[in-house]
This record gives sequence, C-alpha cells and structure tokens, in this order.
Amino acid sequence: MNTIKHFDGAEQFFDICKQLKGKRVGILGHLHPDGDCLGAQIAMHNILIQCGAVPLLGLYNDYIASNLRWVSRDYIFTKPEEMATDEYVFVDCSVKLRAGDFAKKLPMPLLSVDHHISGERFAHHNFFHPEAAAACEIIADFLHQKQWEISSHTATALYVGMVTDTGKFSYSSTNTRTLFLALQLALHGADPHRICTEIYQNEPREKFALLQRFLASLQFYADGAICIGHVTERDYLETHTTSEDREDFVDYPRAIRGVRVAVITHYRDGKICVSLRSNDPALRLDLLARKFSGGGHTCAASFTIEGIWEKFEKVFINKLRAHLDSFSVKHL
Ligand SMILES: [Mn+2]
Repeated sequence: MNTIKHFDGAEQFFDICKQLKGKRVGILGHLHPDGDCLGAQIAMHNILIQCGAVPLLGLYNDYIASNLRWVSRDYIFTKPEEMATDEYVFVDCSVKLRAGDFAKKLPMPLLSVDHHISGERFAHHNFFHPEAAAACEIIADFLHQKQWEISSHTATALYVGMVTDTGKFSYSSTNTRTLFLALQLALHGADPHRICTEIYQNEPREKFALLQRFLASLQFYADGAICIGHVTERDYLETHTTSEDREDFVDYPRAIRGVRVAVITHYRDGKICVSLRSNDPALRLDLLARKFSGGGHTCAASFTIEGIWEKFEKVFINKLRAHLDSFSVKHL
C-alpha cells in the first residue's frame, strides 16, 4: 500500500509566519497569476491574519482571469509598488524574474513556497518542493501536518490551486498525497463541484471562435509526435478575445493519440510565448525551455521569443526533435 509522504518544513514555516505578528507582509506570486498562484496567495493571506500579521496581496499590472475572479472577490489586491511592507513572501514563483520588473529592485524576500523544478532558491527561507503538484499542495500539507485551523475560504482557495495545476487531478504530478489533501480541503468546506463549475463551465462564447482558429492551425511533425498550434495577435483582435481565453488550448493537441509534445505559440505583451506540454515527465520539457531562457515543470514549460515565429520555427523544431530523441526512454 502507498503511504503518504509529507513535505519537510511545516514546523519552520509556521514559526516564520508567527514571527510576522504585527508586520505588514506583501504576498506576491508571478505575472499572469493562475489558479495555483492566486489560491496560494489567498491561503497565505488567511494564515498570516491568523498569525496577527497585516498581509497585503500583490497583483502586478495584469488582471485576474475571469474564471478565477470569484475566488478572489473578497480580497483586495494592490500593485506591489504601491504597497508599504516590512517583509515579502512569494508563492508559486520559480524565479524572481517571473515577478516582473518590480522584483528586480526588491531585497531578498523572507520566504518562498514553490514547486517548479526549474525554480531558484531566491528567498531567505525556501519551501521548495518540486515533487508537489501545486504550491497550494505544499501549503495544504503544512496546514494538515500542524492541524492548523482551516476556514472554508482557505480550503476553497487551496483546492482551486490544486485542481487547476493538476488538470483536474489528471496530470502525472497527481499522487496519493494530492488526493488525500484534496479530501482534507473538501472536509474543510471546499466544494469540488462548485469550484469546477465556476472554473470550467463558465466560458465566454468568443473563446470558442478563438479555439476554432487554433484547432485549424495545428500541424504535426516527427511522425505525429510533435503537434504545434498558433494563436496570433490578429486572432485575438478578430474574435474579441484576449490571452486569458487561450489558457487551456494546449490541452487539445496534448490529448491527440501519438502526440508526445504539444506546443502552442501565442502573443502576449507584444512577444511570442511558446508553451510546451507533454504527458511524460521523462521528456523534461523544463530543460528544453531553459535552452531558450524559459522554465517550468517536467510536463509543462514555456519561454518567450523576440521577433517572428516563422524565422524561429525551423530552429525550434530541430531542437525539439533532438530533445525528444535524447530524452525518450527506449521501450524494448
Ligand atoms: Mn503552480
């Protein structure tokens, strides 16, 4: 039988949180916050309130995705540069750079909770567990280990992070601990059906016009092992959509039989962002992304390029093929 392996650091994590009593603490994530980032920020906020600290939630120049607004509705988010704080904590942020220009000027943050395999230990105290499916899983585990009081708000926020970062508990990162902690959160008031309905059954119609274009753009390489699709700036303009609407598109090519690496290129902030997905952690997409100054997880990584895709395409496909060859486990 499988036993659950808990994360190290729970004791130290709460010791640090308790020492923040009376202090103003900025809680930051990464640019373009996803469900895990927001969920972990909100959970940290609630934990710090329980510790008597004054937490401040940071949001950079971007918006909160429409399908996540409900979870953040009761919280005030401020631009980090407008915060007056004594300390900073980071969640779900692999490297300081992912927090944007603002972070460049920051002194070393007090703590960081992260699970990106490509992550760096950039804080004084790093609760860094790449084996975790989500940053929220690390926090949920710490709360469980210490039998900390969990409100239904905290449980819901953490469940949001776990369900989104695991692809509804389907990615290879999902294990017995993930499911056990999801159960604990459900016992504390997270409602799995309601959460999934809010996140996944609430799509604007325009998104499907964009999806039609994306699916029409799919092309296959390496005998169908690589599938690449595009969302252009023009696609957004003509379908009245934004980058937020294509968040989960890469899951479509990933689901095609025979596809080992799915790729989507899309415009964001005037640059081309290349997102890579696979179902096989052995393919180490984080290492491939790093070759292009990006990063991420073994099965989900990304990087950005300057210039136009057509010029870059050939080089990229060749590197991807070579990577696929060298990281493929030979099945006899
Ligand atoms: Mn995450």
